[in-house]
Amino acid sequence: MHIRSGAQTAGANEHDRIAHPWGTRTPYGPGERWPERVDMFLAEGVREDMVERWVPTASVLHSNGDAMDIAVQEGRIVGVRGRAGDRVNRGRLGPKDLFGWQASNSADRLRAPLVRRRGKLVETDWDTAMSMVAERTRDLLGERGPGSIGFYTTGQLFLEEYYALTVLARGGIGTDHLDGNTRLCTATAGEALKESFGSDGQPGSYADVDHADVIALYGHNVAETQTVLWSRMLDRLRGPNPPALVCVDPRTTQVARAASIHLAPRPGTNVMVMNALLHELIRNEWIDRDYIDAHTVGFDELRTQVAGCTPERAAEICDVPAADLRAAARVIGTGERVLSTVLQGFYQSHQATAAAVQVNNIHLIRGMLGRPGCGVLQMNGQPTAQNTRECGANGDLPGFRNWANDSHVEELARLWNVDPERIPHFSAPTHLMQILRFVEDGSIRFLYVNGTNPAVSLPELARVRALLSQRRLFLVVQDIFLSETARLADVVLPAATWGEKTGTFTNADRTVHLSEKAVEPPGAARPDLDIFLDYARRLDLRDADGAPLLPWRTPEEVFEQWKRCSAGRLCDYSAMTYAKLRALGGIQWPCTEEHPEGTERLYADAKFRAAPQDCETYGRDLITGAPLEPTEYRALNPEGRAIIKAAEFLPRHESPSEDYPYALITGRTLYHFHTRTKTGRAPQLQAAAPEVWVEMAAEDARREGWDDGDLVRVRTPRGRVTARLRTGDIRPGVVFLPFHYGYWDTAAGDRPAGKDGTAANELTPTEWDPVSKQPLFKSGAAALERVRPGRRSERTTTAAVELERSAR
Ligand SMILES: Nc1nc2c(c(=O)[nH]1)N[C@H]1C(S)=C(S)[C@@H](COP(=O)(O)OP(=O)(O)OC[C@H]3O[C@@H](n4cnc5c(=O)[nH]c(N)nc54)[C@H](O)[C@@H]3O)O[C@H]1N2
Ligand SMILES: Nc1nc2c(c(=O)[nH]1)N[C@H]1C(S)=C(S)[C@@H](COP(=O)(O)OP(=O)(O)OC[C@H]3O[C@@H](n4cnc5c(=O)[nH]c(N)nc54)[C@H](O)[C@@H]3O)O[C@H]1N2
Ligand SMILES: [Mo]
Repeated sequence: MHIRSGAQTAGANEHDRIAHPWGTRTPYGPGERWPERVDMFLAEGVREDMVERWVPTASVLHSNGDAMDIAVQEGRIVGVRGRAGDRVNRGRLGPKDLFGWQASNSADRLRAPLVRRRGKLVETDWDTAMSMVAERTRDLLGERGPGSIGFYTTGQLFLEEYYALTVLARGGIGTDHLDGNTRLCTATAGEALKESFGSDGQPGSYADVDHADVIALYGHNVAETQTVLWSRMLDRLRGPNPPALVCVDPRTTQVARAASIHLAPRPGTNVMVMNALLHELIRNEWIDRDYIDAHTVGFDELRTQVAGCTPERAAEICDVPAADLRAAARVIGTGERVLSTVLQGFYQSHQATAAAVQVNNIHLIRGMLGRPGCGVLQMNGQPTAQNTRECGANGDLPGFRNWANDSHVEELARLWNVDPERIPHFSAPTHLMQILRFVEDGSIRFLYVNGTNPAVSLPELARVRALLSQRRLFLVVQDIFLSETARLADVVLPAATWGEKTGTFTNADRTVHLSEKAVEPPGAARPDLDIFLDYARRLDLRDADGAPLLPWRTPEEVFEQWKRCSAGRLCDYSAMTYAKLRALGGIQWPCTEEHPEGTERLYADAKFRAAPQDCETYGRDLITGAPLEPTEYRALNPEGRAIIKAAEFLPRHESPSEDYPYALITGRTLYHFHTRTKTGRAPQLQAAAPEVWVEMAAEDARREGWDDGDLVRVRTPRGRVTARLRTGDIRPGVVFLPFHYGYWDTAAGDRPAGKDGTAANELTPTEWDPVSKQPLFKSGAAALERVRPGRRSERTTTAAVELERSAR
């Protein structure tokens, strides 16, 4: 193993990036440029001078978009190195990116299509597999129409692939049932941006970290989930005039440890925390009256809504000291450059969109947008989730167009040269949780799943397994491994992945990178784009003049078409080219003739894309999710200003009770990505967190008479999980389960029958936010019991625990 990590000028500095995930500090002060530090990892026996080619790409194991080069030797990936010149990471890489690429070389990659014959999946050739898929599609279209066909895609492919899939599904087949796993991930981010600013699109920039005097993180464990962005924040904290850090999280995460103020609310009370903060900002007049008057609507409703939300009242509901709420409000209210980030602690919790929107409200009433240090990052999670949303593969129309606005649909129809009636737009595109319902009741008979593993990542797994295993459902799964979901499929299509195909993708601060093909895929595996185009050809999808609807052969041809689709919209790519991306590295959209090298921040001019004829949505009621009528929106916001939307706090539906006394939240560890299909195959990462554990407050464990390493059963009305106990700094009364542990790597490769599960989603409820329809993975209640005491050797002394202890 060869790890190099250090300031480029200081030369090689070897150390273990499992134990030190954020690497060495490179402190800097406000307004200064974040110093470079190049991180590299090469396979055993490979030295830098032995590498034949370095191929540019960016990371795909989170949304940060860290730029890197793939090291190639004899046609194989042998390592990665961060790119010093890139605006996002200045050379740094996190542990998942340093080690995760090894999964691509894994011997158990899918190498040939599989079809189910007499109950068993057997290898076949592409023509056989694709004919079966196309034939079943055609039959169902004839018998039952487009409503019987569903697509469930991801946030991990490339822009070109989503755009092709959208044209295929919405313009070609004409089904409304296309959504991404972005529904589980950043549906709330997109929805919160639409509700406040009229359109999806991240206002801020990562460079806001360099300028901010306050950084507030709402339900965002950035230290574990975007390690390089955390390194940037740590470097500011170590430098002169560091920013104040506010953390809102029921666990004492690394972020909480570094924070000046840590609010640890009861899970599911985020709206009340926010309303109390807003109450204090307004009461103390830490607001920008001129900005509010000139650029927003809705301030009076907000003032009325939060009038009664005193810190004392919030203290009771959230169980956070009133003094801490006041202190947090003072820091946020008096800061001159406030940067906010929001993620799953808000998006997957009770009143998700309502809470996320209140963070936007802080920026609107303080007039803090579009200036250095004054960013809002309604974070993405997956590497290419932004593209799923832009391209309309997620329950929106491409280019942030409004399905309820006929002229937007007509624009698309002209672009695709199809009849507008062919593009379903009689109601909002079907969201995933509804797609599942349609599969369950049998109206959807064909489901094409690509780049996601719902048999581990969706809530209430017993139900998901049952509905995906139905005989009447034809299930196609396109993956790079035989995932838990692929095991249930009728046809499995082997995909090429990152490093084996070319395409673009966009990170959480709108930075677009080109990811180039470095090596050939294994066996007969093919890029997702090629598979979609093959499928479209076999369906013989044509435009109004009888020409092929998807005439493209290369990703670059699709990109050129996408540029036309995005032109004039907020996510405008029109002045970007592959050549420019090669020359400049990361470029932030909008990238237009006026801004040929991209745009660092949105809304510097306070011009929002919220006018009735322009906006992506007419908005929804934050409590019920009911869509507003166009006429209501026109009355509310005729001039297209930013919208301040207030929300009342409502208590949670499933709260801890006598039978289920603990609040159950789920989430991530630094070392694993989702269902572990990649990180579980990287030895360093798998060894760092080899098995599931459950985290509980030390005082709860003491009261129960339990200890670290005990085997504990976690139970909800949906299912049971057995896990080793790990005591930690978490709110008493709350337990945390990582959701990474499915069963593909069990010896038998099957779900152990009759036994407790290891996947957190055995336990989670089928419940979603009324506005964004994002499932509430962090909002259950559970009972715990000890199965047996652990021996000393069974304590889960994984790297993550060491890390936590060393930080104390
Ligand atoms: N290592 C690693 N990094 C990743 C990923 C990964 O799988 N592993 N996945 C990527 C993806 S797709 C995503 S979406 C992001 C997610 O990134 P994050 O959102 O940062 O990660 P989570 O662990 O899901 O949740 C964040 C925090 O929410 C807190 N939380 C739970 N309930 C509540 C609540 O009611 N209120 C508040 N305020 N907080 C609460 C949890 O304690 C947790 O620390 O990470 C990305 N990066
Ligand atoms: N309990 C609980 N559940 C959660 C969450 C939580 O916090 N708690 N978080 C939710 C969130 S935010 C997310 S994003 C989801 C993630 O959930 P999933 O998307 O289901 O998780 P992944 O493991 O990333 O699945 C991606 C699949 O795509 C495959 N794949 C990788 N690269 C490629 C490629 O290039 N082409 C193709 N065709 N396939 C590829 C992988 O092998 C893998 O099987 O989980 C959600 N579920
Ligand atoms: Mo996600």
